[in-house]
Amino acid sequence: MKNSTLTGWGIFILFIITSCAPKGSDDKASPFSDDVASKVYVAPGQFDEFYAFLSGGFSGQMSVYGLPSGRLLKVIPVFSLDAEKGYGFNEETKPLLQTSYGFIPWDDAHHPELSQTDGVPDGRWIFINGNNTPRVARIDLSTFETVEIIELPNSGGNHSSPFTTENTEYVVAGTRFSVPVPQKDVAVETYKENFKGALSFISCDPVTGHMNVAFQVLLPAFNYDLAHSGKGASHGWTFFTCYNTEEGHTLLEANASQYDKDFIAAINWKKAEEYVKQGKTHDFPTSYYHNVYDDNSHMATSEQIKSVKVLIPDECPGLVYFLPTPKSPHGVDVDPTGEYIVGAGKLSADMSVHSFSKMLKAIEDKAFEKEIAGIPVLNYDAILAGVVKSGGLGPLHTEFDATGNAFTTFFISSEIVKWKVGTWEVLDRAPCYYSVGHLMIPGGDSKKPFGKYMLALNKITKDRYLPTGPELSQSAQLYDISGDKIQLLLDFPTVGEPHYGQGIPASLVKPKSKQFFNLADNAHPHVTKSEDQAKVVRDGNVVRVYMTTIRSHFAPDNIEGIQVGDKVYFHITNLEQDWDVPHGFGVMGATNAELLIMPGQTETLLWEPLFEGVFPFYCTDFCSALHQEMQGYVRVSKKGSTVPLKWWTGSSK
Ligand code: K7E
Ligand code: CUA
Repeated sequence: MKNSTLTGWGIFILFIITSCAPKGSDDKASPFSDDVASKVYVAPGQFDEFYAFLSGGFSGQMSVYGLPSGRLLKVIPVFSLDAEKGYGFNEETKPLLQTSYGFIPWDDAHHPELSQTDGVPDGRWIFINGNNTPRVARIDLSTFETVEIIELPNSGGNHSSPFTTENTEYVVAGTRFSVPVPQKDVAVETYKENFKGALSFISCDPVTGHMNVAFQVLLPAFNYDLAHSGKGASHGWTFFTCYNTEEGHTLLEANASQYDKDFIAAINWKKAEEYVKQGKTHDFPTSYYHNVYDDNSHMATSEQIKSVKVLIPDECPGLVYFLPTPKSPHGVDVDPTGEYIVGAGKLSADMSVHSFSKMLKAIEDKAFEKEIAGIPVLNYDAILAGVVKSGGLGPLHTEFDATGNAFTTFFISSEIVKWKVGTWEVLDRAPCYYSVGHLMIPGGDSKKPFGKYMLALNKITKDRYLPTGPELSQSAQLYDISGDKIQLLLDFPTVGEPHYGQGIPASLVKPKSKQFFNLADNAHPHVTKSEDQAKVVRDGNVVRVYMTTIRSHFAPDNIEGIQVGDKVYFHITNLEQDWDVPHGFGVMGATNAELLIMPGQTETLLWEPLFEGVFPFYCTDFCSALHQEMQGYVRVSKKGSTVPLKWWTGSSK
């Protein structure tokens, strides 16, 4: 949302930044008091209380921080190549980045979302969307590694994603850009007749987590922006914001801002399941990839899927309703009870809150304003619970605490407003530095918020950090929300642009954290389980090196008989069975990244030597006192040479 907003509101922002810079919300909130420092101080050797997972935006990755310290714990590669970990460079992870467009080394990742059980984050998995080439990834929180990526058919930009239902029955994914469905070569001017917006419901296996596009719902050619699923009473429904209900296809900053109200689309997914069972779906031909990484074979595999089940609302009464919501709504957030659905109209000052029970009543009473493509538009007044008169400008996103309060970000006025759910009364406000997008409260979009802290995820940092040339860091700001007043505690820079985040008590994740992979369980097709099984095998011009690592040598560490034009696969197994002892592997002149092999794991580097000579390889991770000795040589001879294939460690074989 960064670019479009900036062009439209640039002047406004400048005004706001200069006008609200150094004000705190009150004296107590002064970030300079000792009290504040002690609240974020995590003594050396101590652990943080919460994990925070922040999206990397255009970095394509997800980063993990400790709260309250703001310590960066890990950057998890998801959609983008990561040479540090060999992600997308080694043969094992390449299939994760396969799509129907081929190998794609990047995406734009906006929304991390933790898996839930009974509406509460359970610390098993975290999902994140790829916005550009529509995908959803699943990260396993025992390894903090990406283990699955599924592509979304019939979609053009996967933004309202991957918000989960109460028991992670589904993660949802709505298309930001409507596109021709199925894709075809048509004039852009035929937008209204040929374009559609697909909302996807991705089922998630309760044991393995494996994802599957269970069904899609085909809606009018609006832009579907954000989503949240119901909880408690509203469990069984998912709510998607739409803007551009004008169905413009050019100069959207004006053309998609004509109407007074756009919609929140309420999807009754339990009803959808019934229609799927009754065979009301259409099988649409398509092509999309489903890529799964297996922790025993240490390999990812790709499957291409050729059709998808689609529901058409016109044929499925009761499946979809439109909730009129002022003015190009961005975020849609459901309070912990599931009764209130907050729509943040980003071009309005006030926020409309819908009531779920009133919505059901309006459906029963047929309180409809009109129908669009067979979808009833509910009467705005009939479903309205209340309006938050915030005094802020440009509301985007809302999260909740455990005591009935809501917190909403305001992009244009750079602040977070605290208000009471049910009375809609504004209780407090705190400035953000600057241009806040999402916010995150641990469990803040779940049934039982953990509360205590709030993170503001800011787009612009200007004068907050030492300058680093034209590109400045994006930023998170940590607030204490345990008292009546919001108190600013800490700024810390982020990796990429943190659109959304999720937070969870460390106690729900830490005990499950894997320390190493069991070598006995290693089912990699090219594993080497002990040094005496190390070998080099030639098959035509393909050479496979079955290599092991253990402190502090490779086996083999001398190899001869490789020829220019060979494809050399180094299949390296790390024999260590201890925590925090990866070995690395780099070879001179390889047009590839290093390998970083976890204990018990096998990874593969492909090297295609171009020249004759003798080339060193070495361990890239400082693994022991004799790490600098962890090295070897490969001799490369000319094509067709009679130098025999030989390998050894220590004495010549
Ligand atoms: Cu508001 Cu992509 Cu969720 Cu950015 S989005 S802020
Ligand atoms: Cu192994 Cu350094």
